[in-house]
Amino acid sequence: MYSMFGSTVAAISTPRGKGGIAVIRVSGEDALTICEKFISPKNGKPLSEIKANTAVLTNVYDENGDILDESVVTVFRAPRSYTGEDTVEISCHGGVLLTESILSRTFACGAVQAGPGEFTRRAFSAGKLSLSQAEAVIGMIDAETRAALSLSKTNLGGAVRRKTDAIYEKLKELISSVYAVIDFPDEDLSSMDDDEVHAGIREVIEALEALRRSYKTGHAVCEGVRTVIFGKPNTGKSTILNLLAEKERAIVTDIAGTTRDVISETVAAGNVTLRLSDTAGVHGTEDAVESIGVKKSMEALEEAELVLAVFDLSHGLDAEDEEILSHVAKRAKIGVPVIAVCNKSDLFDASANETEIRRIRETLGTEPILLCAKNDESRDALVSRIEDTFESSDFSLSDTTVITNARQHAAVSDALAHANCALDTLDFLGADLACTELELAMGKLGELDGRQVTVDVVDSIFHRFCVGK
Ligand SMILES: Nc1nc2c(ncn2[C@@H]2O[C@H](COP(=O)(O)OP(=O)(O)O)[C@@H](O)[C@H]2O)c(=O)[nH]1
Ligand SMILES: [Mg+2]
Repeated sequence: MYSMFGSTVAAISTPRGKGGIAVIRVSGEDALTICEKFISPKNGKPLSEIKANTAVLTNVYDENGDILDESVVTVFRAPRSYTGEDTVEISCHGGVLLTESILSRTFACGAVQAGPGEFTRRAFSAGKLSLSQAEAVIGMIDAETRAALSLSKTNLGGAVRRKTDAIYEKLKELISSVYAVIDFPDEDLSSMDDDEVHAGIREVIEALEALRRSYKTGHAVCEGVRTVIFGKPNTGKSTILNLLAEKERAIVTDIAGTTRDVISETVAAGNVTLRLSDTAGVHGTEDAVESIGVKKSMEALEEAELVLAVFDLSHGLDAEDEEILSHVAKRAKIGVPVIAVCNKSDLFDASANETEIRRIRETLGTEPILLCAKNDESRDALVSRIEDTFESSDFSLSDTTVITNARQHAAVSDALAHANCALDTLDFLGADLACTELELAMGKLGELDGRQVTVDVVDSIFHRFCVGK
């Protein structure tokens, strides 16, 4: 079979370490002839005569002709394999030295080391997967929550691909129809009248807007929401990090200024993935190290997509809390979601602190949640508040088509901008200029799923894969 890659590649596809079995994958034009040199099926047939999609028990030999292992080998033939090429998968006993010895045999017999994601890249090049499906493969491997797994699975099944294909086809239809009128005005070649072209562009815009909105869900579930835990020292920020992480991730003491650096942790809050940063408490300090920590806390606040603002009402609200309130209020004002946490609820009485609670509510525009972060049972209440904050608007896991990363979002946003421009242009500047915009929209959509994509983009996607995938 012709392969644009030329070489036959091999890699260990299972994680490094001891295990029941390990799998070495060999893919390319010469996969069978290479493996035949050191693998003999026990049924006496040469490997090259094994039927496609069949597993056979074999002996694997070292360079001296001694048996290295008894392995089960599965043969796939082009184009019906993951990569679209001839592929041999050797399932050997899962020892590190044994696995590496078998991999070395593939190299000695003519294979070369596969790069990161090279098998999936070959699948993409063979047209087996679109780019969004390849990214869904990474998503399946990286998923840490059921929601992330479910979205990635839907996308691996081609949900985004089908949607973008449909929009792409619609754009193509619009463009050819408009050009037919421009090029042959006297002949009635167009299948659409002006109104239909308008309606068609609007349909494209709506579909792109829905895709763009879906990124809110995809980002929160798959990439994770950048979340800062922000407050003055000793309010219980690190305790909240540990509560959400369900482990002692950050040091907790009653000494103000314990956390000096930013501590990061990825946690699942229900369906939402949080990329948490626990920060040094923000207050005026002379200590050089602590003030660097305070600066970093402020930077984390600026970058945050969700703010957990923490107060300890057992001591009321002081000038430092007021400063926290004013920093956080600025973020709230530009639309960053804020959850105000009145921590140490075991130490204060809500009715006695009515004034402070009202002050927080009015300054931040959100009802504070009263929490005892020391108590593990508080986790559910905090998580459900986080879920409510995210799942309220535009968040839907039941959406069939959800884009899941910034690259896809940028492509959809650009395509949408061009489609909007096409609609304006059609009214004011004429059909041929509108068509140029529609072609640009089509180009951007092509970037999303790999119809029109540069090698650099493809490289950067597949380099995020592990070797062997
Ligand atoms: N009583 C009580 N103490 C808490 C609670 N949360 C944290 N603390 C205590 O408050 C002190 C400061 O907590 P820490 O998480 O280090 O605060 P940070 O400086 O904001 O990170 C520690 O002694 C914690 O055990 C709570 O809900 N109730
Ligand atoms: Mg701390």
